[in-house]
Amino acid sequence: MAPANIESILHEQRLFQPAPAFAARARIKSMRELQALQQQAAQDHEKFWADRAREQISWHKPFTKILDSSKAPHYRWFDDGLLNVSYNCLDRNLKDKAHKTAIIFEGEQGDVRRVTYAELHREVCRFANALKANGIKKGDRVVIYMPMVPEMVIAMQACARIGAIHSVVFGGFSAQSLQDRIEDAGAKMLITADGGTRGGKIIELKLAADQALAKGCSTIESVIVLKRSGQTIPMQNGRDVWWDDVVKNVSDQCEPVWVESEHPLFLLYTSGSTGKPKGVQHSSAGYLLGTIVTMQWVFDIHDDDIFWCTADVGWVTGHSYVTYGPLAVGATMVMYEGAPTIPDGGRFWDICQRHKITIFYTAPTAIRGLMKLGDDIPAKYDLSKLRLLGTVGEPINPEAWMWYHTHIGHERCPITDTWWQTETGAHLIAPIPGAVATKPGSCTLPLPGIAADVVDEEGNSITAPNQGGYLVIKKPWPFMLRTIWGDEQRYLDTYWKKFNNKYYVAGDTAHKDEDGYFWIMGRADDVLKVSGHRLGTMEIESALVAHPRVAEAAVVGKPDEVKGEAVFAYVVLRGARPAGGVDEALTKELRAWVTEQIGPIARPDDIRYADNLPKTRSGKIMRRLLRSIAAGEAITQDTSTLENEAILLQLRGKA
Ligand code: 7RM
Repeated sequence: MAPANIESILHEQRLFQPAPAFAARARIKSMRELQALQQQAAQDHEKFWADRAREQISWHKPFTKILDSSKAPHYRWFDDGLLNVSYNCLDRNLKDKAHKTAIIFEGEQGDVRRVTYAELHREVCRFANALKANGIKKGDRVVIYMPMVPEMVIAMQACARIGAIHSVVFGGFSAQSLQDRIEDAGAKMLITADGGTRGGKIIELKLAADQALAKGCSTIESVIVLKRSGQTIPMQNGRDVWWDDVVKNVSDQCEPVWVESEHPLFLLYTSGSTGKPKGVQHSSAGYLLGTIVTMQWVFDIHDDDIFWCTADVGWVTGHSYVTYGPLAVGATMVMYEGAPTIPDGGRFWDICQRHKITIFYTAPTAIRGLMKLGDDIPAKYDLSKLRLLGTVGEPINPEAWMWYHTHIGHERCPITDTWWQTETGAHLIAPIPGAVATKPGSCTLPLPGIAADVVDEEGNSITAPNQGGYLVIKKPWPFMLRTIWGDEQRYLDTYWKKFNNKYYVAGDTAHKDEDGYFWIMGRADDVLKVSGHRLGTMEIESALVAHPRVAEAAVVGKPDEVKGEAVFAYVVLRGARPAGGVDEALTKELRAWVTEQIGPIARPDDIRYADNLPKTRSGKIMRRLLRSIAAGEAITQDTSTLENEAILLQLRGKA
């Protein structure tokens, strides 16, 4: 699909200036202050980032080299420095903040636990010693498959402490997905739990882990199991050990392992346009720096803030704004285990009230879902401590933005709409709340030191306002991904090839308006955002085709009021198409099958059976046509190249 030069349709006129009261105590207080930073970065991009790295990171050995572009687009930042990320998140806070609360944890059942920096430091050291005792060394991969509890953060920080590379797999992914990721990463250890709770249901983590390990995962030597749900689960002798047992008689001191700036901190698997998820590899120093500067610039973090990012740690948002960013700046954060609707749709606002949240960061899908439940629900809660709101994951529609602004922010809180990706490590385009006026639906302006632009098919900057094109980043930045684990070629092909290795290609289409504000229009590739979760259409198609009765499948996104996009699948069966295109038992089976192969988030909402898929004469599936049909739109595409026009009726569910 060529998105370039699409006339954009959205024309949002409303402009919200930063409130003077907010700006007065903000870290960046005005457009003038922001422009000064932008200018520094424009004058000397490398020096700008080197200055930030020197001022924000506690180095064991300072770096002397800033950026090595000799193997571009493999960039190296702060190459000869030595540091430890866990030291930067914990030890350096012990002097002034040992007794400050680092984590306020709330379980879905209402259990609350507070962990201070001193306690967190001890727990991380203990667990790091346990990892070492179980044979984990610098560079080993450790897969973490856990519920949203403080131990998830402890496990990640402990890996960072000894230079082990963690790879968190979202607890909602299936045994099959877990197995694929463990095998791709070549992980030596798995850390999991008996079970988690979400939406009142137990998530069978250990059961899924056992299934994954029974089928493959030959590199796994040991499994550490946290007790959380308390249910009885089988433990395999010689392989499985309880968390409580491994931390029992170990020291609560653990010298950090000093690693090079470029040492991989973690892998995080994310969906792309091919069937197989890719292991996005992040660095230690550059990534850490990204989480710190964005906590300061975008979240305007102050010492007395109570910060809550609702994302699961299984996604990048949870990595950067639960596990690393808030701790690296010594903040107090809330971590909530469960669903937003337990016991009712007021849970988020209840948490904001009880824990006196000042900065609240969530996804448009959650806002839309809670908005649907009515204005009277948030009205019951005291939200007066809130001072800043954020969103992430997909474009926020102006209606949801206005509801958030009115009913949650009480027209007092700025909203920061943060555009970024698993690959970018931290926010790249977002309003700095004390300086930048916002427009509902726009992520506004790139952060200082981020050379974002919109370009046409030839890579030329699009200067005319409101003309769509490819979103690119024209200069390397410290918190960019380093490669795709084990697949250099895919790194080059996915992010760099399109414009001859010159620009990072985000895979999104966007346009800039008259004021230079960025508006994200959607993906240029076959990636869906279902409730803010990133899924590849090919990934779901491969899962469907793996079913013995399925010959061919095409998956597209269907616009959904709450989820943003819903999964819509077109299926060609081996053998005859069901009469009238209806076979409820099979549909149920295929939905369960996809759940088993990938996870419940990938389960198709709709499945339609056809004798054939619409293809051009050159054999390409006409995805745009399928998207129009899924959306229930009139077909405007040229269908004259279709091999068999009659199947259009089947695809539309009319035959
Ligand atoms: C953080 C995250 C990345 C994709 C990205 C976009 C979409 C994310 C916004 C957004 C419009 C936003 N990582 N996206 N944030 N679109 N406005 N503020 O979501 O790797 O899972 O997804 O998400 O399409 O490319 S991700």
